Amino acid sequence: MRRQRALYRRRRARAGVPVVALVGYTNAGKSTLMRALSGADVFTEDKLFATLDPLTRRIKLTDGRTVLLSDTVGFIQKLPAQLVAAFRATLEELSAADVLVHVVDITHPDAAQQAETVLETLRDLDLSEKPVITALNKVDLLARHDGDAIHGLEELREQSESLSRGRPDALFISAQNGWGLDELQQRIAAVLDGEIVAPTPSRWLARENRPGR
Ligand SMILES: Nc1nc2c(ncn2[C@@H]2O[C@H](COP(=O)(O)OP(=O)(O)O)[C@@H](O)[C@H]2O)c(=O)[nH]1
Ligand SMILES: [Mg+2]
Repeated sequence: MRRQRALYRRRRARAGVPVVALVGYTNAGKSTLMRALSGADVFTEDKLFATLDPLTRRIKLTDGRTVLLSDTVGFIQKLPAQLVAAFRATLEELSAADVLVHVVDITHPDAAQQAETVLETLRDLDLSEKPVITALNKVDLLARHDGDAIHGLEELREQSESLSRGRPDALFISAQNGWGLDELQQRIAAVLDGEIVAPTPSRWLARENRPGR
């Protein structure tokens, strides 16, 4: 698997297509986001990558540019030894990425700790200087103070500014409902173009007011 993926990476490098990789704790919603961003026609339209590497899809961002989007295995605390070899293929994929999208399940009681685990794992893998865009996912599940469901992203922004405290760069999304995905794609494009400098894991981890603190 490592050999194969190294081959795909070389091909892609030759094609000059930027690589965006999804990272996050297991169950954060990476694969759902992957499906939401890649659309239903991907399998037929993109047979080459779909067949050769099932974890990578070629997608078009809202501005029309093509990028490669890679799904990865979920990060968990204390990775079982048997999984380390398989995990390494994923990690090598990450080292080839131009930008990482860190998907966080903001509704999980341990969301902050999970986010920190992911950042620490990235650091331990020598990926401390990769630009990271944080996407706080599943906001459709958040409830208002009165217990009613949130009706859309605007309302959420007003209701829960505290959620983004310590994560000023984070975006709210619902991979399932498609909320915030245009903004996410614009952010990816801006980071790829160098218009925005996204924080790196080393910067996240150095922050005093970082997730979970
Ligand atoms: N309510 C809600 N559920 C979501 C959302 N995104 C993912 N899920 C659910 O969360 C679970 C894990 O999603 P998955 O994409 O497999 O997570 P992964 O392990 O990070 O790839 C699945 O049951 C998804 O349906 C979302 O935006 N809202
Ligand atoms: Mg998945």
